[in-house]
Amino acid sequence: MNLKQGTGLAVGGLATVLLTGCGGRPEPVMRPMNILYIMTDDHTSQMMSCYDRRYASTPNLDRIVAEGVRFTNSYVANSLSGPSRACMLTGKHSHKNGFYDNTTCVFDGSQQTFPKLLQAAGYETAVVGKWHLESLPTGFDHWEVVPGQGDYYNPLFITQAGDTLRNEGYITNLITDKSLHWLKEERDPSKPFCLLVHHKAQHRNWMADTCNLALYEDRTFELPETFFDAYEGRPAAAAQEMSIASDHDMDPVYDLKMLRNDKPGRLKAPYEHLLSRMNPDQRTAWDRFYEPLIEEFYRTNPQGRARAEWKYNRYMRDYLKTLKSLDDNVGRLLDYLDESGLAETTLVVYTSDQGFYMGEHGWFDKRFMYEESYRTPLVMRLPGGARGDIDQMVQNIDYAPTFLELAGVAIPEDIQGVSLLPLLRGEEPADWRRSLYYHFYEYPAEHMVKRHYGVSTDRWKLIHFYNDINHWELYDLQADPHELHNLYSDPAFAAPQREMLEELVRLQRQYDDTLGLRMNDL
Ligand code: SGN
Ligand code: CA
Repeated sequence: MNLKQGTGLAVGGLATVLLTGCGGRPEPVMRPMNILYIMTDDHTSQMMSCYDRRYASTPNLDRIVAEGVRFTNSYVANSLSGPSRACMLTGKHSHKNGFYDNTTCVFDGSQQTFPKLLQAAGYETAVVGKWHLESLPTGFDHWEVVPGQGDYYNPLFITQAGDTLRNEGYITNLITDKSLHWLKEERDPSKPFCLLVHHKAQHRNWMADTCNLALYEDRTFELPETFFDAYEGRPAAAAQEMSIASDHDMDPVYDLKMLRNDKPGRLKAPYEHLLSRMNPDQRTAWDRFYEPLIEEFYRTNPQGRARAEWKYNRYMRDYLKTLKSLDDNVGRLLDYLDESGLAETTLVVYTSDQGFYMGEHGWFDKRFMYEESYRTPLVMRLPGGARGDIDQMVQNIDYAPTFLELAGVAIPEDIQGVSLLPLLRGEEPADWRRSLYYHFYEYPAEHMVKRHYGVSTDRWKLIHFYNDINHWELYDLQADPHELHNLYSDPAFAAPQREMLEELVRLQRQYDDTLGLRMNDL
């Protein structure tokens, strides 16, 4: 850990705020910290310049780190949107909060969540943007959410009054406009607030705002070294359907916008539907930008490696253009905190619902417990708190207890995560956890990533794929950071294999994952 203790306000559940007393003299008053939680969708740390300088420039996201902390070992418990959101709200693994996958589950909104507990403790709570839990939000004084995945252009929003209304504009701007409006005009300023800003960006199919379409066209990106992974010794990795090179998995029309009436496309109709949402000005700007690219694509008709490279480059560019809006809009929120003085009493959190593949192993999408999608970016800025890197292993079930402790609320015993507040204060707890548990359930489903669970430490990772397969994998993350060499059953690694199996069972018992325990003995 490389931390500098902050010099500002006291932290420990309460912030010291200097308010002017009767005699005009400043008097210290204890006020609970506000919480601004910004969560994006499918934004991965490879595409965030404070984590990785190869591709993206994200000056506003980097601002949070410059005045706060960067978690270098931040992970999710189940790498998929709805499940991640449920883990975050409850502080519990999927088998305890009941939301296992995006396709069959409805979030039980009557259960305990951190916004409800904050509300009971006198906070005003709000959520704006992507919700994706099928039932409507509970535990919020104010909410306005998009149905399902939401649309990039002129999206629908469900209001608290029960209306579903079309809003003119680009979704990342609209979510920020609504969040700022609540902060400035609607909330009760006598109460501390907890605002969750949940963006749709960077979700598929990466449709940028028209003003950013021209960006990044002069950049060419080299394929990642694992792009042509042959998945030797990894049958579940071989069976997925999230390959950039495959036109079945990454559709040139839907994903890369190469729509032409006389050309086929598996996802042509859904893409035409997305275009039909645009107003005439948006559509004109869109077509003006994409038409020459479409012409050239069908004229040159790249094949084989050239086609894969072309697809990868279009994917990277579209992702980066979409990211520009996200970074700009995070900047708008940070500016408002600065201008209003709220920055001094507000914890700022930026994270994503999971990581994402940017061509590693040849993939887009997520789901696997392999590093790129198991990790998620996590940066925080706590006034008076620590600065620098926090290297301890943390997971999205830790956010709920962190916010509760910050608010001075007792953490219920059934919460499975651990408060990150000691780390945010710059402490080095001697007994911090050394391993994390993961369980992914959505199969059979889109992208065909098989069910699996596993345990990871700073050095080793053990994964068990089950259901229509019974396959174990063991990786030495130090020697093999790209997870290409499955060491399971290799006698040379019998000792770490045994230790990781023991650790797996220990965590399954601790978290009471009875399904996982049963599947160990397949
Ligand atoms: C959609 C996407 C998938 C994506 C899932 C889950 N397909 O179904 O590519 O994996 O969402 O993503 S799309 O054709 O609708 O774009 S999640 O982040 O919401 O879990
Ligand atoms: Ca997601």
